[in-house]
Amino acid sequence: MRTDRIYFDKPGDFGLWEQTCLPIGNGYMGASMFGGIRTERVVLNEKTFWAGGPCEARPDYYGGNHRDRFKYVRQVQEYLAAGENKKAEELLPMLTGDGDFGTYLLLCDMVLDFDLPDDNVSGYRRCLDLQNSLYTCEFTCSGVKHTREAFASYPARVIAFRFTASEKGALSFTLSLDKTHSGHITAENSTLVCSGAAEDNGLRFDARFRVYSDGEVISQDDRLRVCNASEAVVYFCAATDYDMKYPKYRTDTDPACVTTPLLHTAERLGWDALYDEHYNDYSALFGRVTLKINDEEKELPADKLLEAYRDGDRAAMNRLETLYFSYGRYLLISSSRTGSLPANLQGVWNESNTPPWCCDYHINVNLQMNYWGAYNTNLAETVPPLTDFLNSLREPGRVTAKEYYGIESTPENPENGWTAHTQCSPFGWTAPGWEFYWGWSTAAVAWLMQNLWEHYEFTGNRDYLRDSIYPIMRESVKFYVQWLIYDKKQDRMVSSPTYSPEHGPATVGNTYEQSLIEQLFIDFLKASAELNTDPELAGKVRELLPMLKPYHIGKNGLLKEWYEEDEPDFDRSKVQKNHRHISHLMGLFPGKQINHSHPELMNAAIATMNDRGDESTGWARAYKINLWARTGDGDRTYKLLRGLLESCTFQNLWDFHPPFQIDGNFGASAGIAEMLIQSHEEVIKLLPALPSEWHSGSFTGLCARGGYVIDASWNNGAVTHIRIMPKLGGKCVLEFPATGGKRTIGLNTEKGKTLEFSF
Ligand code: FUC
Repeated sequence: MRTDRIYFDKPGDFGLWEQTCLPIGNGYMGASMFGGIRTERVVLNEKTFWAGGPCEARPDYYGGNHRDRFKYVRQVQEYLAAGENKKAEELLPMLTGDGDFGTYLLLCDMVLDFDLPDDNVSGYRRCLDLQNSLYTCEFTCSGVKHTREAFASYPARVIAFRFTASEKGALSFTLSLDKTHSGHITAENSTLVCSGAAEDNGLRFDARFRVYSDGEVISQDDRLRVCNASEAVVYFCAATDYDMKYPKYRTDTDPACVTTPLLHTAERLGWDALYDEHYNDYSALFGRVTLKINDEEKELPADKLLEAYRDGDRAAMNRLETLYFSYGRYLLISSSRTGSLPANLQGVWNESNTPPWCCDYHINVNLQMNYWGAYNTNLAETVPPLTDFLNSLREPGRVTAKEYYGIESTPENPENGWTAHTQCSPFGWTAPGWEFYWGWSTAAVAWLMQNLWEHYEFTGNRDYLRDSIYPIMRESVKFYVQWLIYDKKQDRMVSSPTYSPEHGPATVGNTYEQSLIEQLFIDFLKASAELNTDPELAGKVRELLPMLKPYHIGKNGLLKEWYEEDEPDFDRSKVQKNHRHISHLMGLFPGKQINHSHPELMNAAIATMNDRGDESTGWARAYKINLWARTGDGDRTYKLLRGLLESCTFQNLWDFHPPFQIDGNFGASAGIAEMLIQSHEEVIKLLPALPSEWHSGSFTGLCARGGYVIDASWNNGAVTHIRIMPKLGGKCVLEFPATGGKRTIGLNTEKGKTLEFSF
């Protein structure tokens, strides 16, 4: 049986972390390895370790908000409504927040200096096995085989490393730390402890390493030395005193009280039992889904696999496409688990204290994209970090709603509306960015609500809907209901000012915002009906919905991004023809309103994508895979996937913008699933966007809305076998390509009763 693994026959380069490292993670923590022979460097991360937020040095921290900006926002609205756009533009600098945002930090590097007799190394291989989430590096040096392994356990919340030598006494090394933050490093009783506080905000951290070995372990000042061993195991655990609670964001607990017992438990279990526990936890998620494309596959080191892909070697292409798909799922499981913060711009991995875009939570596409594959690739369990994070933004988001939108929550009228903008941090930063032209994104939260609502569509988990999702959604709906105003000229209810990420002018009711609010309203009506609650709010939403009118086709036949774009005085100076964001197509994906029942909109969307072009940054290509998949054009979708793998993929298979940005990995995994199964148009479509290059293949475990888990095989583009497992039961319709043409079957399913069909 084939295993999903990314491997190399040479070490990575310490100077090229984002291109050559191999990552492991358990949601809370991440480690990335290079596979160095004499010296190994392991970049270590703890997801809550952030600069910024409230602290002694920043007593007036206010979530980035400036006070009392609503009056300017109102004025901008009035100018725009009156067609006085220049005057509106002059006021836009007032629609911004503070710049003291903070950043995700590197925890430290673990440095391992091995005593190796010479450089004469053979049989080198380092490998990330996605099937069991185990990293291995092996080589032979002077006749001794050295094996280095690592895994990150979610249940035990530790990362474990094991080093072995095939000859007794042939393993000796020193473990030290580099790039640590201010604090103390002590080595005692085979334990290295690095504790201190982030310079910026005093956030306390504790990182500890406990070594077990059959050799001698010497604790020396700030390092541990292992001598004459044949095996050594290092357990690593880190925590901070961060707490996801407004307004303090700190626990009163010393992080050492978290790490110490975790390390004790890991020690008690020992490597084998710890690994079994990890394997059972991880494989229960990862093992649900498999994908096979065509018959022939070629196994190659990842750098060579990429080269062969670029050369059009079909067997290598089959391998890389399925591997990339699996890798997206691996990365999500490794960077988003209940209790952790959600996956950030780099998941959980970060080698720098000044990472790109602060390695934050960007919500004008990136955070949403991180979770697009969570449902269709059967990983709904990775979503609670997102839900909990958004829930934590409600309180600070009410401050932003008040200061910039005049929407106030009071004790008499609590939970009256929250909002957030392009950049968010774990310290409740919900203010607009420090420049209007990227930082203003009123509908970003509406967009995130799709991520939440789809949880219910896919899983039917009513308790989760009622207790976790609905309260967030409801308060967001309350915000937009109060925010919309009537625009006489456009004769509709609009959000204003609106800004289409991240180009063009500030306008009234752009497609991005109108369409996202529309989808939220539609979803909210379903949610409130499902829970039989909030008739009054639902009534208001029902009234507003037909007045949003988001979609308009321009003179050129393209879907309009800005309502006013055909007007003679429309300011085109900020419009970029091939811009990476294609935000007016929210309704095609991830939304549902541009679909095959509206051919005029579908055609305009297709024309829009052709006009925008295929070349772009990694995440934008991943987005376009999903968009094209929704049109049903498999070959065109495939062209985008190829482009992403050929032009925006590092040798370690991380997506790049550039730089490394993990959303492209996640988005592409979701998009590949979207090529194989779609369920947003009431029917479940199998192989809705199958490329002609994928002659035969099979998948297992992909999910459709309504709680269906589906396996299917195909040959010559026609489905040959379907297995459908209803988790909820009910009626569904399957549509799929069959020999002789499209076939549709209606099914009456029973919860838990699997149905199978062969053709
Ligand atoms: C969005 C994009 C940028 C980048 C940043 C992190 O704002 O426009 O390209 O991906 O997020």
